[in-house]
Amino acid sequence: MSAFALGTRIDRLLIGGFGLTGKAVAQFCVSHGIHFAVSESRDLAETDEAWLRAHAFDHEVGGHTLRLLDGVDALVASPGIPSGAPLLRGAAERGVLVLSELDFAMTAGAPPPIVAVTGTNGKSTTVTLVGRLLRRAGLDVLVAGNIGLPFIAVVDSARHADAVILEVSSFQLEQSQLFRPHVAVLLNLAPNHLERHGSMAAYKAAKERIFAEQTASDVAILPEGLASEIDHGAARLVLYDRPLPPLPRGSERLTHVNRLNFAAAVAACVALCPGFDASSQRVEEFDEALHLPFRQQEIGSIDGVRIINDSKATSPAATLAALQSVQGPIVLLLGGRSKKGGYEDLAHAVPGFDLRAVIVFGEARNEIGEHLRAARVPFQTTDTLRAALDAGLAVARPGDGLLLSPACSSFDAFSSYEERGATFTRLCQEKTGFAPPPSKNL
Ligand code: UMA
Repeated sequence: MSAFALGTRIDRLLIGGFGLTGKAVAQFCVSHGIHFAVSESRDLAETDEAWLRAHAFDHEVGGHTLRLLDGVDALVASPGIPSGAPLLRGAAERGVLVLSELDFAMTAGAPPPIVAVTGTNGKSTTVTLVGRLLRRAGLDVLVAGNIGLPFIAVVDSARHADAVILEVSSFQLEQSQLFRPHVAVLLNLAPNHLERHGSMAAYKAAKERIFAEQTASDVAILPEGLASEIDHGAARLVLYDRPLPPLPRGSERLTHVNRLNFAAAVAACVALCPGFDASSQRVEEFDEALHLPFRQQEIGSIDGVRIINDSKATSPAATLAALQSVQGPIVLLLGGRSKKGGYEDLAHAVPGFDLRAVIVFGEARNEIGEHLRAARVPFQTTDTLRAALDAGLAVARPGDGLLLSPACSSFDAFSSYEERGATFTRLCQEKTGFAPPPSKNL
């Protein structure tokens, strides 16, 4: 089979990067019979190599050459590949169409209405709120995107949903040419990812791409302060903060930031479903969405070491996502009950991050330790979560992030990731030198 994008028939595709996005694109190609090759800058685990040998018509690892661009119709670039990268420039020079994963997902056939949310802060909270608000209104919606689940991974199942709610990042938008959400939200804009985009202007331009393909039948949602600054294209403009839409009961207890996230979420729901009314709901029902507990949650500091509780990361992929978003140096606590897969990948990915130390604990400590040893990653082994915390604090320095992102289920010692997360928070709070975060996250 083939896909079509911008008048190009895609029979042979090159996938740049083989992380969450690249793997989901490859899986999509397998299910849709599209021939693909993969170019990946790092070495891959043998399981990934074996999978690629079985499914891809070619692949290269350990660096990108331009060889695989010969004879392909398009390149789908993972968001982590910057636009100036030689692979992307090489593609453009050869007339190979460069697509983002969002674009490629758009070629998969008419999706349901898309609500896309971008911004510097609050994206995950807002998409989670939109998903919850719409589900409570009886709609069947999927939440995906930068929050950790590539759009392409859900695009087939999304076809039967009422709407798909996507968190989209500047990295994903930078390459996008086709992505057209029916409702696009830009929450806010502050300097971020400038090492990638080069300038605030380029970062802003990437964010503006969320509106670029919208038409007059679509809706662009912005805060008043950005309305004159942002090019929101042809879409109908809605300001989410002036006036605030009717919010659920109890919203006066929300922090300012959460009130804005809620306002943006409600405005998005109204744009999607005219007549939508959140005012009969109660704000407590959204507590989890507002605080996203145990999910890269900065719970405070101990003697200047930032403590991040990511107990919800029960898979190596989730841990990788946390490593990508937490500022280093990082002391990483890994362990629990094995998920029986993915640790080899994780161990090989770990040296790519600014890590002070890795501490393994729990039932899976030896299994994970073996993979770390094979990848030549130094680590310490401990027994329990409590011992891992102590070992981590012993090596952490002020300014470091101590990250519990276990890559394992909690069931060796706890009934749930929530119980593990709550225990971790309590253990930290009991330490002398513990201080709560300066301002409550979100
Ligand atoms: N790679 C290359 N060449 C490069 C760069 C990377 O081959 O030049 C390879 C890496 O070696 C790795 C793979 O590409 O094997 C990783 O791809 P990626 O960095 O694009 O990351 P994915 O695993 O595909 O995850 C991406 C998002 N990551 C980034 O944008 C960096 C995830 O957001 C997102 O959840 C996922 O797609 C699903 O949509 C993470 C993130 O940190 C959480 N996002 C940033 C943020 O939120 O600030 C933008």
